[in-house]
Amino acid sequence: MKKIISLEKPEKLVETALDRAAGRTSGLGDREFLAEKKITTFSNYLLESIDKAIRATPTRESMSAFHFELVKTLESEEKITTIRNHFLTVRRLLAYRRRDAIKTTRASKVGSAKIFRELIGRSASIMKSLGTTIKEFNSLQKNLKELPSIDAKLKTLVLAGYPNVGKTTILKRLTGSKPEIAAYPFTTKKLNVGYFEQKFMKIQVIDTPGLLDRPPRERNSIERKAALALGLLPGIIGFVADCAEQACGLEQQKGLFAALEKEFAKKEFLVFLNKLDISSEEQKKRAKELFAGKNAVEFPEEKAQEIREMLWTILYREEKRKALEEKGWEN
Ligand SMILES: Nc1nc2c(ncn2[C@@H]2O[C@H](COP(=O)(O)OP(=O)(O)OP(=O)(O)O)[C@@H](O)[C@H]2O)c(=O)[nH]1
Ligand SMILES: [Mg+2]
Repeated sequence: MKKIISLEKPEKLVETALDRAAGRTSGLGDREFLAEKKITTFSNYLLESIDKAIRATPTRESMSAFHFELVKTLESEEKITTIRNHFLTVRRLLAYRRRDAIKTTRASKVGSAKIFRELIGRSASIMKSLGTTIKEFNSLQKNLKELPSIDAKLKTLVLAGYPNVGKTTILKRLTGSKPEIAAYPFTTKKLNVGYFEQKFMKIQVIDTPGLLDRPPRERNSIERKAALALGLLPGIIGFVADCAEQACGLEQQKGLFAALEKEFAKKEFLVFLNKLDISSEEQKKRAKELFAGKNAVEFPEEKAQEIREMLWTILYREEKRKALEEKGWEN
């Protein structure tokens, strides 16, 4: 993610720029040199502040598709572009004022104080136009802090399934450790994130309570965007099925699976048949029949290592194929 900063009000920025310039009034050098130094110190402080804001404003090009999609849950892309463009315009105007003031100083031997005063006046009014934009920028920055710290480059298993089916249990089974809790920007709910390593490769596992645990039509617009973002992570979706039907009936679970499969048509799915230790033979049989042809695997606790290896194979088969191809070997 980008660095998060906050920008002071325009008047304050101008004030600081003036303070810096005041420190440049004495010292060695001829008058013309000192006058120029004052101008550049003043203008550069403002320009650098604006530059920092431009760099900190999220753009589609500067971050992963996943993170940019999440940013869009906070603010519309159009609004963010408007903020950035305003900074860019102000930057251009301030740079023009700086150039003009230096040129005028060099051309006239006298009146450098007047030139500087004019520069202050013009720059201050250009800055003043930024008032609302700075407020909007700061509030976006504050919200950006709340975005979950997920590595969008890592191969990821995103867990889905009705509440209480065992998603968090499976996250712990796979990663062994206590999951890290990451904040969602839009709800009081938290994301659970864990990692495991298989054949020297790190794999990320994400459990998303309150998001992929009910039919897509029940989500609000922010949740829809967040779900869309999750779909942009590289990797697969692991649908957890409660075969003991404690959470809800298997048929209903299959219904949610079908809806998610449709929503994330481009993603590969895996079904984890869970709670087998407390399921009846009939339930196990029905679960297998319902999820036949859907990459369904039984996932009792003792199979964790086997599943980790399987996930590695699925997530890295493309890389493996390419590597073999480069060596000129048949796969
Ligand atoms: N017997 C048995 N219980 C399980 C199994 N997996 C999960 N559970 C239990 O089922 C309950 C729900 O498990 P969680 O892992 O919290 O389920 P979840 O899907 O994360 O639930 P939410 O976070 O509410 O969506 C807990 O009491 C678990 O101990 C299993 O394989 N066998
Ligand atoms: Mg949970």
